[in-house]
Amino acid sequence: MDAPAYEPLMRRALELARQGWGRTHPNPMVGALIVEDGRVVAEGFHAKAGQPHAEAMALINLGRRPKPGALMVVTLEPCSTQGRTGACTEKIIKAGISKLVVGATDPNPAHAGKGFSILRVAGVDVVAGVLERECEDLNSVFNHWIQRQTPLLAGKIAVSADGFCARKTGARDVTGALAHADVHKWRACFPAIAVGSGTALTDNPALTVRLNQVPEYSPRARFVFDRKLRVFQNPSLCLLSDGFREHTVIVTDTAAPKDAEQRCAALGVQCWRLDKNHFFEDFRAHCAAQEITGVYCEGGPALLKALLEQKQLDYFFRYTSPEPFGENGAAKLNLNTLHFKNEITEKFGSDTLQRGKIFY
Ligand code: AOF
Ligand code: ZN
Repeated sequence: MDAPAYEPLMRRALELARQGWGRTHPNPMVGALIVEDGRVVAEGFHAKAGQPHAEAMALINLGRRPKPGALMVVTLEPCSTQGRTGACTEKIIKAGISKLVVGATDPNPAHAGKGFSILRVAGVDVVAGVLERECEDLNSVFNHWIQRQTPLLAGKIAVSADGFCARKTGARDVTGALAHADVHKWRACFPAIAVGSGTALTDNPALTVRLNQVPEYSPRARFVFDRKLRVFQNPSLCLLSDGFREHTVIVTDTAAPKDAEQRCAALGVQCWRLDKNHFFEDFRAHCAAQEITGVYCEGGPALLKALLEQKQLDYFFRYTSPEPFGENGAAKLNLNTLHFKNEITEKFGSDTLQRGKIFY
């Protein structure tokens, strides 16, 4: 069979991988399945860092030795180092898998194609690159982190057809319900979410993940960029008072008042005091030290503008509604200089999402 013939199986492996959506950091989401005589006989996915990899899960779920001639389909190149859970290449060889179909190459410099050579030398027939773009796209956070050891900073904005991101009336919604649900999907994907102090004060966002059939939860960190400690004007903000407030981090700098830490502690929130001259660099370093591999920056326009101007955003999500705000339009963010690498376009009702890595 040639590569396109494996696409339906790879689509299923992608679905399996997505069962770990947002829960595998700092590891990637990976799905795998085993096929015997043209039939899928076992499936697996990576659920959490430290737990078995997808390939190992598929073998465990099979519960016996695969039949001679068995095929394994996996969304990511099998790892080839001991790591926390032992090399998958070894497990595949030991299990006697004859053919392996892979989606993406693992950008982890420890692997990066080595798995393919090890398996081929051991006599496994390897077909790589099946639905490669989809498989790579699944792990934009991991892919960035593992190559650079710095978080993927992603910006998100929703704009009207004429480029406004707010209405003069203060009404919050720019896009419709389907686009909103997609935002919650991405909130769930990232280990942390960030907003500027203006957005925290005017929108009073909860920055929690609210998905169907999943109880509301907070990402690991809810960052508020607030160099002047403006949020303390309103201690009843969700971020400062809800049941998830220990996840809130007020990100301020060395010029902030001396009692910033105490004021945060009094409200039960965290405080990061960053170097005022290397603010975003220091932010990245703090995230990296805590293995926060990606941050979904939801705005407002002032924060996104600063991040873009300093070339600190790595990825961008732009939702556009077909409705112009005209006279009612308020804030705008200049996105004329925004260029995507490998742009992906998706429709949510009448709204359009364009997303991709930023090309500066
Ligand atoms: C796979 N399948 O399901 C995952 C892989 O610390 P460890 O042992 O969990 O290894 C983590 C690394 O293994 C991670 O950085 C990535 O390169 C790879 N993750 N590989 O073949 C999986 N989760
Ligand atoms: Zn592995």
